[in-house]
Amino acid sequence: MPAFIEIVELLLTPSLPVVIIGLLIIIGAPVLLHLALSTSNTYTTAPSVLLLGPDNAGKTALLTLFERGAAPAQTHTSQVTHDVELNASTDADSKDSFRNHDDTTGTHTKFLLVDTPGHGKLRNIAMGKLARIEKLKAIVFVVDAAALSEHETLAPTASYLYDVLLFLQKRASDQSKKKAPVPVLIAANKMDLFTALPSTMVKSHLEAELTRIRSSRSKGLLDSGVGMDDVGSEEQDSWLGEYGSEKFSFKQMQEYDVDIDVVPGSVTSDTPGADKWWKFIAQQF
Ligand SMILES: Nc1nc2c(ncn2[C@@H]2O[C@H](COP(=O)(O)OP(=O)(O)OP(=O)(O)O)[C@@H](O)[C@H]2O)c(=O)[nH]1
Ligand SMILES: [Mg+2]
Repeated sequence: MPAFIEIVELLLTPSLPVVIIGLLIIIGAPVLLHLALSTSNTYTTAPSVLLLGPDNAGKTALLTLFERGAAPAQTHTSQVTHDVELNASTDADSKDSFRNHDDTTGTHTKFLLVDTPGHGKLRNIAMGKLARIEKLKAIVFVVDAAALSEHETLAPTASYLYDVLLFLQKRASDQSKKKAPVPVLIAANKMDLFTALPSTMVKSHLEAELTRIRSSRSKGLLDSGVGMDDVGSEEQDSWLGEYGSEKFSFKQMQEYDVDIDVVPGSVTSDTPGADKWWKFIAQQF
């Protein structure tokens, strides 16, 4: 008991060491807490597949289909990212369907499927996620093939895709951080609707619009009054694909180790279904 009283007395007597220790705890604790939280939250270290694409394309519907085996009756516009853990089978025979992912016999690899908001005003959330995932295995860029013939859908879809591909191009050019190449699957969704474009047209529409965006962005730079000497390198930096080429094509991205495939499918109907997309994802593991 006297020892206890002595300690309390010591703590209550103003003295330099006690004040210093007190200050260290008061200042240090929040800093340590912040470090602990920020390192665990902002960096996703599990192997991940990222769902990107404009709003209303069907990303959340697709995530729910892969998670539960059935498409949701209703979805809402996403405002935050959302991860689910799934199993990719690495056995050749059960690779074909996402409906087998609960079956944990055989060899499986756990991975995260990450849904992102597609709305233009929330684009920074998705792009931030893209930059922060450590083990990014693949990107599934979902587009609404049934609305892509309308310019109001094609223009924002292509402009988003431009930013994503440019990010991957810059990442490949950055010698300091050697990263594994990330393949891109363009999931041409809603093929069940009669207005849906066939996947060859989805591809050609997107390539044409990306070409248009590329030339208008480089013109903008020339008009912006940057010194003539700087234009060369800056223009090259934001130019997607083969520099100076007349037309952009997805093939040009192979130069940067980015493989792009356009694959048709549908979340809400079984024909053509989403099996081909699942197969693409499973092949990454
Ligand atoms: N006909 C048809 N409708 C679909 C298909 N896939 C998704 N939808 C519908 O499209 C709408 C939008 O789907 P979401 O999954 O919410 O779209 P999202 O890409 O998550 O959109 P944001 O969260 O706003 O970025 C929903 O009403 C879905 O039911 C499909 O294959 N066919
Ligand atoms: Mg969504």
